[in-house]
Amino acid sequence: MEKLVITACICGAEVTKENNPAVPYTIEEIAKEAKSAYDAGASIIHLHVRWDDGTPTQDTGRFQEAMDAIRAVCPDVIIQPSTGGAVGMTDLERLASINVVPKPEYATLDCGTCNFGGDEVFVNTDNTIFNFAKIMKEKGIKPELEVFDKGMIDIALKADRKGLLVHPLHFNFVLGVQMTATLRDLAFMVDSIPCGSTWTACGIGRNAFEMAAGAIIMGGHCRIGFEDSLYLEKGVLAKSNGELVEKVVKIAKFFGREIATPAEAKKILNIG
Ligand code: KMH
Ligand code: ZN
Repeated sequence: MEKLVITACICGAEVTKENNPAVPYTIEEIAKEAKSAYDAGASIIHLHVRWDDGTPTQDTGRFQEAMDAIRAVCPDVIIQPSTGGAVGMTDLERLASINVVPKPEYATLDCGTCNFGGDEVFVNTDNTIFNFAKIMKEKGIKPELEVFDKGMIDIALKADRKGLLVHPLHFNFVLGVQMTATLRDLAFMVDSIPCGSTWTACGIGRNAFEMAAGAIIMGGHCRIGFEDSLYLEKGVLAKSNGELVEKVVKIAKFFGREIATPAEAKKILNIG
């Protein structure tokens, strides 16, 4: 089987230090968490940034600072800025994360509207999705297609029929938010994407390691980190993103999958 690409979602926009004191806010904390994940085997950093008080922001300058600081400690890591931002941000605000220099090779593209618990709704209309896809294509940024349910795969394929995406497509199945996260769900999602596409899976909360194991066995790739899971196991908070990545690496080794370097990840996922 192909080597395993591990994406570390080190920060997120929703989790806080009250949930886990190791969630990074400052630039120094973000760079430290990125390095811990990279040293443990992550080749991609999925990046959200915060102001020092923990407020999520898509500010270009803050992303620039964070990306420069991450590159200073992990020079070859692939950095994937989020264009999802936090619930309630405008499209213009969300797109500011990709205006950094050099231009990112990779960024997220959320492919539908999603219930985020309580009254929170993460809004992505068709026009938002098509507009983000068009801008990323014009800038030469590979989108990771974030799909929280099967309907979002269908919306991504609508964008593809409009010529807004470049093949091969890469999907990230985010399971356990809007859709449940069972191995049956994962198999259904894998079965629903075009042949030749690549994919990553992540399970939110207690589903994190089951989805990682499923992806490892089924030939996909894994995403893990504080954005998705704060715990190493039931009742045990992870002390760093590196600890979470280490656990995925252990599962991968158990099943005989080697870990991709950033250079290998670029080839496997056709980035750049
Ligand atoms: N924070 C969520 C509202 C992404 O990074 O593209 C959106 C999100 C998806 O995390
Ligand atoms: Zn994210």
